[in-house]
Amino acid sequence: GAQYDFAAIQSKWLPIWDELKPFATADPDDKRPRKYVLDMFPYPSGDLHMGHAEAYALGDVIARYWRQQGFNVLHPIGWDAFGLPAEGAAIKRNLDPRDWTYDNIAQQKASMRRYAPSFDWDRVIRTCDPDYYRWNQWLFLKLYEKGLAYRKASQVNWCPFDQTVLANEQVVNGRCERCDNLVTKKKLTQWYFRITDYADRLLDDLKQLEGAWPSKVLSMQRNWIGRSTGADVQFAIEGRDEAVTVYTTRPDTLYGVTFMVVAPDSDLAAELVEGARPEVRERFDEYLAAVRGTTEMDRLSTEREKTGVFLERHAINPLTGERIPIWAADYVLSDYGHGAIMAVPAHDQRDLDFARAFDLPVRVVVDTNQPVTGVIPVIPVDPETGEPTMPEDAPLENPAETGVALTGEGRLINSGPFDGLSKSNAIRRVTEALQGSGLGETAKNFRLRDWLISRQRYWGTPIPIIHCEKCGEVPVPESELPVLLPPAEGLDLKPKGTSPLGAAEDWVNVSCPTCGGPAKRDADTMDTFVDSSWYFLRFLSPKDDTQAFDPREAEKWAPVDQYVGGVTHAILHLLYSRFITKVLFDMGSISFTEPFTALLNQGMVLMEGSAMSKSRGNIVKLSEQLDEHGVDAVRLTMAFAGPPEDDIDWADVSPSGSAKFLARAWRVAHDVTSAPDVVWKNGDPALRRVTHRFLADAPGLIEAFKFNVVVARLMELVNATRKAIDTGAGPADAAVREAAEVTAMALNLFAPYTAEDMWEILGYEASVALAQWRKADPTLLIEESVTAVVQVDGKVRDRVEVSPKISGDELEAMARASEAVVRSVGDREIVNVIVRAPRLVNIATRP
Ligand code: ANZ
Ligand code: ZN
Repeated sequence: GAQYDFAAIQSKWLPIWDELKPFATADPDDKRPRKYVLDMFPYPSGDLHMGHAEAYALGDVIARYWRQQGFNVLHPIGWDAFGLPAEGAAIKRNLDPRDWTYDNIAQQKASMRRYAPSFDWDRVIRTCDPDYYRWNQWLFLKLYEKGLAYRKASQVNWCPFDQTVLANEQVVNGRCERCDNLVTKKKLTQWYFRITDYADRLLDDLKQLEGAWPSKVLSMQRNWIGRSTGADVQFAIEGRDEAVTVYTTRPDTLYGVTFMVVAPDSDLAAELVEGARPEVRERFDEYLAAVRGTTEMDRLSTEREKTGVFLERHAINPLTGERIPIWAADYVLSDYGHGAIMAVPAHDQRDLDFARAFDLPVRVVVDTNQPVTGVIPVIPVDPETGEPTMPEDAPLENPAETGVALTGEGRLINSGPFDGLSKSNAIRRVTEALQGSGLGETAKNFRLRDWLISRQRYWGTPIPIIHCEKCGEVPVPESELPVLLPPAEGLDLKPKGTSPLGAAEDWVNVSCPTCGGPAKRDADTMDTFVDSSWYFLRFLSPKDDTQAFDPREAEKWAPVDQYVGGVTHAILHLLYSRFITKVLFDMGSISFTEPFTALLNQGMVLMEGSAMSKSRGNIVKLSEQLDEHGVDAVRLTMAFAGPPEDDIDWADVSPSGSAKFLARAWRVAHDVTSAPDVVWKNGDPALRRVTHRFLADAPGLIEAFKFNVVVARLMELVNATRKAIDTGAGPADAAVREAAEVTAMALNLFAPYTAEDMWEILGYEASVALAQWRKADPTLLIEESVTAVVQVDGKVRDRVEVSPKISGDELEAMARASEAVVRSVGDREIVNVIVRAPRLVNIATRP
């Protein structure tokens, strides 16, 4: 018989799809409801890999599913094409990053086309194209106008290897996300986006995503934003006019403050040490130099030995009037709160470690042995006597001796008028007291920092600002966008801490748009996360050269209904996109505040338990898998491997098993068409039940992302069909044909080539991808049936086949709906119905 030949099927259908464009979404008269299904766009480093193959296989199940449910589905693709890897590769190979990038895009695109996700190929975007990045520049100018883009000199994360600035998000465990070298700090003037203005909304709006985003991602976002509430408290400083403000989450512990600590790398520390003795200044300078080389992670570590320098200055406790020493120590960060803290060693572990290291006093002000809450106090019982022991009997351990800070709940002691209050009441009352005397107020802080967007690198979007000696920062007029990236030729792209663009004389030297005088372009480029923060909108009108996106198209398609991508983007990319979406909402450009309504994070593809990497030598090449097993078998394997969120170990799956299954399915279609015409009534009822059970169950399973279960059910269906052909009704049976058609229709989700070929064999002309999902016949969903008798006034009027498990209500409803019953009741009134499920219904009437 005929042989299933995946290579022949692939080369047959690919050009046909290219011509038919079954997934184009350009028709303005399309009246179907819409869905926007988006896969995270790839970075063009090398060819597609197994990770891409998994993501695009899974995303495509969803896109194809919604099409079959009658939706007009937008499923676009593009390339996130600027950034460091291209630049690194270009430097290493002495290439223009452009050539490297566009070559890789071409290669990935060819692989992707063969892989055949149902992308609309007329909407491709590449972020390194001037007609894309000009809109990054536009966005920058809009943020600049609103005061949301600004420049400041600050300590930035610096990767000494890549010689570039990193956003906090790009520092992982104190190391550069890209090269894994330790990150240090450096003072630079940089561009920032004021994402902290949106911190509250970014946090509060996560509620909208509850249930639709993985809870792990929601909590990562929450922690990253890190909202903290407490109070700002003013401490007067001896010999200084202005007070110092500290941020504390524990104003209730103010009576326990025994010293103050300032961040050594803060302006405040520099100022306080200025008037000090030369020895102190010297010690401080030495210390500061050491601190500069310390990572933030180390500074925050509770394990590390505490270090610091006494500045020989003093502050005054605003409540007690007590004089306390001021120290500089690196466990206080310059860029959180106010870069200065009130230290309460009895109740804060890091303060306690510090106090013990430098012999500073420890004063307990919260008795953590005193019960605070609960209607029934929990009274500990002496295990020997069985007698209750009153809480006050338990001695309060002294943190100065135990080395363990008392951080729990309790009641205030040694705190004057606040004694006896619970911690939470005291927080409120102390804050009120401070507020009353103008020495403090409630305050909020976020872990989130402003988004540092400038990079001293070549391969990115030029920042559309001109620096003029007379006029200062001058935005490039919108009409002059894009500011084109000059050719790389002649520029030294090697990282050195200043942008290579600064050396592009012709490019960098311009006349000021305001005064016409000599001026220079800003030579930095934008973080590539700017590119990806709004790309989902560009897909809606990718060729529009008058605006970044068309608000009417956004109204039609956005927000994204289903976003699919790796959990590696759980913080950075998602947070930035959410921020830019809110900014665009505030500008009135869009009407929604969250970009991605639902999110699916697929797992990783591993090999023998570990991530694939060159150093491990365990890389499975996608192209080889595709050559060996065929596109459909690889795609099916991705869907069948398990729940999409789980990792797939390629050593544990069987693409050749998938290929065998596909061949089996394909042969069914082949056998069916060798049979002559059939009559539906003769359909094998058992097979029809399997088919319709599948039709009924698969949609719910797909919507719950249980793709593997659907594939398993499809395998059962094919087996049942094969059995019917070989040992049952034979191929000349309506039920067999129906099963073959349903198999092709459902395989379209996982194995589009095989499905399309089967569909054609079965005699259809239009693409199977556009075939609508068939509705299950409810009468066929009954597994076994019994015959229920329906009587009207004691006479049998109808018999219906029902499930033995049918409920009384269901059976009564079926009986009342029976045509024979309706006819025989006529316009008499039903006065009583007796139901004995599943066998009998008796309807009594009155004329
Ligand atoms: C006194 C105190 C007593 C504190 C106590 C805590 C416990 P979160 O929750 O992260 O916001 N802090 C404030 N600014 C700091 C900085 N720049 N660097 C390092 N630590 C800083 O933490 C807020 C708490 O961290 C603040 O409350 C302050 O210590 C410290 F029993 O003030 B607390
Ligand atoms: Zn000027």
